[in-house]
Amino acid sequence: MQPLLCTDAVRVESYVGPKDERSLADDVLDGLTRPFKELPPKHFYDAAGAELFDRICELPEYYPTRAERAILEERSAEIVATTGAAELVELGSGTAAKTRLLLRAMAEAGTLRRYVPVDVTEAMVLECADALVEEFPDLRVHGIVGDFERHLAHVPAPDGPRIVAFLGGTIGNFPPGSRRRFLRTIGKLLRPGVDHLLLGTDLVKDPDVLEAAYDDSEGVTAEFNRNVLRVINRELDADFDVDAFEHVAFFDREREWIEMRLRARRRMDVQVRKLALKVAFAPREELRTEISAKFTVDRLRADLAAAGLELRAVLTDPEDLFALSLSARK
Ligand code: AVJ
Repeated sequence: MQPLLCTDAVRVESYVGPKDERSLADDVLDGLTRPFKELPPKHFYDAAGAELFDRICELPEYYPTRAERAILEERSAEIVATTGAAELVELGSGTAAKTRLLLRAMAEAGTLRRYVPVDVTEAMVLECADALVEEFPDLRVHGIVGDFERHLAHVPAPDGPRIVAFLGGTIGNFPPGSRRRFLRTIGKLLRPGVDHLLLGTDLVKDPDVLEAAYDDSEGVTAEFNRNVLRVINRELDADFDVDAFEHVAFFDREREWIEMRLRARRRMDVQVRKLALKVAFAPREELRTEISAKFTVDRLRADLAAAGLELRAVLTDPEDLFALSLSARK
């Protein structure tokens, strides 16, 4: 592996290449030719999508980011004390905004050694590596530019007691079967008896509160949802009339997840030129763009157990909106 960057304190390796454009092409080809059209949520996040997501996190209706941050502010010291963590591996690290709270607690406990961010956006990994070694003089950063669903095998062997953090509630984007499979894959990064998973999960609550979080009054989430069509237009030379799709978000009370969809306002034929594909939408036909599962502690424990992990602690905010949990490999 030829590292992208290698200094005394920072090493960044990249595993993203031309194949990754393929994954959008494959997902569009599969997803838009199904009887019920569907696209995976990971394609929301180009530069514009990442910016829209940052705006979502600031919305009064979107509580998960604030609630998770509040838990980390209150409990990071305790998390570090109970795990003895020297190393933090973070899946989908982004700007590492919330991570700083954990790194600071590790530095204060005198255990901080290494941070291993895993993120698809190269600039994010490089910039946060730079800023963090500046902020924490003894820290080493081993960054992985890659897709956490495909490149976890490139995470280096542990260097001291490890926390693998998967924050924000992104585990909720996985449907139940693949969720358990992915948790099992994460488990392989953990040594039994030594390492821990720190998992952020949104909790089941009043459907009105949930639905408002995914259908805000300013329409930011609607723009975020429609952004996936702009990504396809640009990357695959498609001609979606983006504004001809209406944002739909609802809580499925049976499955206990939020679903986001895009509903065609009229009949449409869309050309996806790079794939030589024509996609027809009937009036009011819906395209599913995201599921975001909400958890009870019992379901969380069951999912972890099915993946070979044992739930050790659940930390929540004062309003019980969101949970951070610690678990260990069985
Ligand atoms: C980044 C997946 C945790 O599911 O709440 C926010 C994405 N979608 N608003 C979530 C999202 C609509 C978010 N995650």
